[in-house]
Amino acid sequence: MLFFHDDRHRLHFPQAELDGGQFVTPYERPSRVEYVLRRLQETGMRAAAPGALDMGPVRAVHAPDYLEFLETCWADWVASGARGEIIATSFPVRRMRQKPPRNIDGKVGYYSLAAETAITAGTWEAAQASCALAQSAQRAVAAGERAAFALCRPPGHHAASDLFGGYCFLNNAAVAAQMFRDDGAGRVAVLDIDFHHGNGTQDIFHRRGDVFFASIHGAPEDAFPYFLGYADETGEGAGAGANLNLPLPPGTPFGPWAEALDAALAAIRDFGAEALVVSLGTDAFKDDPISFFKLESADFAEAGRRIAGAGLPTVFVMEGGYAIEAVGINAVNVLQGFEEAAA
Ligand code: Q9C
Ligand code: ZN
Repeated sequence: MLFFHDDRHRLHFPQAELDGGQFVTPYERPSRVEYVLRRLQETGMRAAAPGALDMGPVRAVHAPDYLEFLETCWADWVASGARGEIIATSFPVRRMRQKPPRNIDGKVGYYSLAAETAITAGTWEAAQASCALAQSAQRAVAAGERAAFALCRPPGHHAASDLFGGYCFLNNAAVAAQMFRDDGAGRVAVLDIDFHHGNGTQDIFHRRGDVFFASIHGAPEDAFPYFLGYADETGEGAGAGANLNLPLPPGTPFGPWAEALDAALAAIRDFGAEALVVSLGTDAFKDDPISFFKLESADFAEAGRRIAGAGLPTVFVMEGGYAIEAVGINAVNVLQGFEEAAA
């Protein structure tokens, strides 16, 4: 399978993540990419050179003021006299006005959904390079490849039209799905198998009937992002019926997880999708340090085989996965399983 990567992911490496009341080295760290890259090379996957970022489809899924914030926040933060990394501390929660303030510390809270995700000097460049990989993979598939893999870092599925957080800034999967639409696919599906609910992708397409979103994830009662991802969120307006959430409880092993996967794939078939974007997180793995499903490494290959069974042109976009030494094997197992079954 063709894959795309970019060393500029290293420009995003905050020192700190607020976790359990302490600052720890972020779970979402550059070495994740090195493990996936090594495994891609070991298994003979084909590296291709990524193209430049096209802001058109990015603007189609993100708000202009949010993009301007991402571009300018570091300079504003430094100019304000702040000495550390950007970390959000004040949020426009219940009973507050949803109005962006002038002050940069206030703006950071306004545009974020959680406080674990720090921004540094190189974050915006890394996020753009990451998104360009999803675009490159989509272009390869639009040009006739059966499938392609974008080794995106930072990930994207928690990023909403105007919110960063959950380690995400630009919604790479949503951008790829939008590009399939722009290329003429009438209906597109996003299948999100990251352990966490893809709240950003869901929200971006929630009122649209042209992009189906299906997600298998830790139930919001028990798992980040906590405030979205329930089964009764099925889409609104033109998007009614085009959203499928399959939340699962702590300790879920491959059996029930795979049943959910089959249900998601059946719904995608019934929807009539002509192209598929897979938000490929590997944090459903049993040893993931921040997740609670129990998938084994071999299960990821079986997931890839079942995804190939949908018979659709497919873009795989890297999302989470924090059991660092296993992240390469698990992610590439999905791709290998897909290739076996697609052959
Ligand atoms: N105590 C992705 O997998 N919460 N994002 C971490 C650690 C945030 C996960 C809590 C998890 C975000 C792309
Ligand atoms: Zn995740």
